[in-house]
Amino acid sequence: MNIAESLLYALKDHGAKEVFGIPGDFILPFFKVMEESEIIPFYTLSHEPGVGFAADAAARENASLGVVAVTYGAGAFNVLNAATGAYAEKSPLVIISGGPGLGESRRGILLHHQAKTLDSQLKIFKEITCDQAVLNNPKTAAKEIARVLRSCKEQCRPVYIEIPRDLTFNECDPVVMAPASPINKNAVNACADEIFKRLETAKNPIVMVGVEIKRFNLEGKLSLLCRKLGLPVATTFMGRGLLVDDKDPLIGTYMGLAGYQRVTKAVENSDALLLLGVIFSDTNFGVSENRINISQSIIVADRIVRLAYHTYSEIPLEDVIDALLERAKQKSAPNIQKPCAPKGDLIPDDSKIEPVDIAKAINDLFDAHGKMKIVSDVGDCLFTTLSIQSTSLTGPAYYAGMGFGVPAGMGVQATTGKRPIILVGDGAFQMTGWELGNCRRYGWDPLVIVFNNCSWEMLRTFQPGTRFNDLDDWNFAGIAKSLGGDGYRVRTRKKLKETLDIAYNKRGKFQLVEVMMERGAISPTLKRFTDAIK
Ligand code: TPW
Ligand code: MG
Repeated sequence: MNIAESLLYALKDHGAKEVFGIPGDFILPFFKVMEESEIIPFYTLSHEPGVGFAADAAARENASLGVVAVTYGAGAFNVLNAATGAYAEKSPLVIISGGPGLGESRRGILLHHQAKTLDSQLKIFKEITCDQAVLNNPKTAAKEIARVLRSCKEQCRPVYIEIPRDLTFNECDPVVMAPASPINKNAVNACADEIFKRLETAKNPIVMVGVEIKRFNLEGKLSLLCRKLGLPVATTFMGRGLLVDDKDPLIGTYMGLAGYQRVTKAVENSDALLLLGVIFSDTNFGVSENRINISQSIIVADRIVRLAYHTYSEIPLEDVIDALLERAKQKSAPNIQKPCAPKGDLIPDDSKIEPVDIAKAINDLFDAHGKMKIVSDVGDCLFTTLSIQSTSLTGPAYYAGMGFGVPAGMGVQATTGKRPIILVGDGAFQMTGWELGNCRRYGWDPLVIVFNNCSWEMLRTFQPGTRFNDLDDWNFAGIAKSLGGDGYRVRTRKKLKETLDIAYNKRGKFQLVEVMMERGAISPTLKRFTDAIK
């Protein structure tokens, strides 16, 4: 088998379901192998940020590898921002780039797409990936691939693989999966004993869960653990969508001053806060930075456990949960108040629409037909998800890269076969909304809701009295048809409800519901968030 085939089989064996990519001459040989071998399906979109976001979302959705394949230079640099978001938010994205052939690297003249030196690209990607390989030796390529893919899975961060284009068809061994990195069992046990004791002796212990629980597919074990320990659970903003089953002792999503008081109090008053797989970021914690008692918290993330003033390293999250499960005795369920999102209460009248009405309309839709996956962009649409019933949610709540929503939603449908709801602001839609034109080729039919306030409204709330945040009215609904979908523009609650029902029932084409809102009409959560940071 050749290098490309060896890599494709390895990706599949490591859990990748598909590749998203855009070709260019340096990666053409790899695309040819993808097409002819049919080892793994692949999808092309229009712009590299789009394939980067789609692959990132597929990784998040499957708790497994997402793969993007691009050409050297112009292609790879275009995917850099999506890769950085994946790094920041711990998504196992494999970036495959074609590279200069060994023959042409030696010629000493500049090569098209070259930045500064031929390895500038590798150096740049080193900063935002956890492992890298340039497959310039067919004899060692299989081992390099195995190491890099293991790093990707274990660390849940992007990795970079470059294939010199003239080596793509060279003979190469099949990839044998690398064994897991060794773990010190004694250290895990000592650590679990310590955590367990802290929880047992605390007055009001509570668990807060974040993104690593999703990434490492630990939701089932976590649910069991919380029920066995009788502990209430909150999620961070990034962890929203976890533990939504009725049996889970979920109290809601913590967002400090921007969130629900009840949850904020429970978390901030805890004398033993167990943080599992949480990103310690301003969006998760910033609005209440000094309200959480870090010295009384137990922090498990990035294979490190921090307790009071000491740390244990090389302790995977799953091993901690397993060890705690062994120690836990069945306790009675905690006495908690479940989160309450507004339900079935949109008044379908002629009032103007506000963001919370969209949340209510979606809650109505869920009540009538069951929950759907939600993929959100940055902007008030993301804050609005706090008013929607907890469901599977994918959104860049920490890195906050705009343009994620539409291509990520397409990635979710590609990899799960399930139709998502995509929430996106007009500003973000201007960036990547165009990618919807690729839905028809693949039969994807996401339900897209554009929050159109003709504004970069979130920025306006941070910096009021500005004109540079005004955007024009592009009439996105009008563009939908020529992109292969259906578009609807709505201005009243009544029309919103009717239109969502129509769009929900129409399958086979993407449905774009453009919700026209006044500038200044913002969600309750964004309002609390801005009030809190002021
Ligand atoms: C790639 C900075 C954060 S929020 C925002 C900007 C420009 C405005 C979003 O406008 P939109 O939503 O989509 O209409 P809304 O609800 O606020 O009206 N460039 C990138 N990412 C970010 N986060 C920014 C700029 C930003
Ligand atoms: Mg807007």
